[in-house]
Amino acid sequence: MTLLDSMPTDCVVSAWNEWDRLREMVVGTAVGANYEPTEPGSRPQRRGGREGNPFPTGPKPQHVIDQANEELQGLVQLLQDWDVVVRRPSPVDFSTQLVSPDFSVENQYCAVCPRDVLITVGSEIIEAPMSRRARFFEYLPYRDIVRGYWKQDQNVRWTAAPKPSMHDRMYRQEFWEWPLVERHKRMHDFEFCVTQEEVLFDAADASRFGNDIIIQESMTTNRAGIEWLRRHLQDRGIRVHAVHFPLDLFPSHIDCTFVPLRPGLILTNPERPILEGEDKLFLDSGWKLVDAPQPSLTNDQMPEFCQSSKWLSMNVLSLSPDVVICEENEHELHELLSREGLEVLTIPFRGVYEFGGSLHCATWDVRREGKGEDLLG
Ligand code: DAV
Repeated sequence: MTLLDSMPTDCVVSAWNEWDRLREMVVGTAVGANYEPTEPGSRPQRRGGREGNPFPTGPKPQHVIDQANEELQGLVQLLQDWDVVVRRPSPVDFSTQLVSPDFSVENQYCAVCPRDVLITVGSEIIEAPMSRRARFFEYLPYRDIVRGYWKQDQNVRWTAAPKPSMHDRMYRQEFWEWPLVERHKRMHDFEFCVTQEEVLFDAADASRFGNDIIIQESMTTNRAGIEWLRRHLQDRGIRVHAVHFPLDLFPSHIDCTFVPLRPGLILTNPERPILEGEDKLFLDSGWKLVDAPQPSLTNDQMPEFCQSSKWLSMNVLSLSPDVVICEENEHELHELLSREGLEVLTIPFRGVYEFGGSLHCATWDVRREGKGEDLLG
């Protein structure tokens, strides 16, 4: 018997990939949300021709919060209709300033996107170190839930990855000043606004494929972070592979770029092809890469304060290998996924875009049926 065979599959926490039949999930909340502050790891910009105007600070307007919460509640209802147990984060006041020995930041962000903070790998919950100051304490809204699982089942493992200092030295400020030509020239260096010294990653840069996890180098994940995850998981036979998308000059989170939908099928971003040679890992194991169609909105049409791209269109959530939830306006994507044999469920979610995420970002899967399998390489 291998180590993997001995891992429990009936554990209250158990999820090995992005697509097996979903049983339990946390859905984010916009309660208490603030605008993301300007800090060394993030320079938020308005959209739609208002780029030069100052970015607001402090709490988001109530009607914006209410709209997102209504859509998040719609997702909760849909999941419950499909017999998925849903839990919600505890309310937190994100308007509090943070002061640490190494940094300070005027306010925090929100609990709309648990995907960025937490990842389930088999029966283990890993809290990501995070990469931005305003998100340093973003694990707190989920702690009651995580502690509950940990108490409920002795097979649950719970790990908090090392917290980085977030000192000025951790960041590369000149990144923000590089002109586009310079970025193109440097695109194969994979150096962004964070340096390589400290361990840091956001959980949403990783994507689970059974006993293999892929994770992209980005503005929110550095090579030390990937190495930490690799060493942490290797004893259990879980392989961690770094992946790269050189044409994405501001990469952050893999779930608008490379999205597995079921064994053998990955939705890819036509404007962000995977680094030459890295496709081999998937193609050699018989996976098909299918480009997503152009999104229904242009980048300029995205909500004025949204810091994510139009590719939130492909941030879909799988209920099972046969059923996927998409934003209701993404008609071309619905057609593509239907042609691939998936049942497509749709809900309104553009109000959540304001907070930088769509259906995958705004959720964290705690339990899916199935167990670890070798699906790559
Ligand atoms: O393509 O803009 C968005 C990721 C959101 N968590 C993108 C990445």
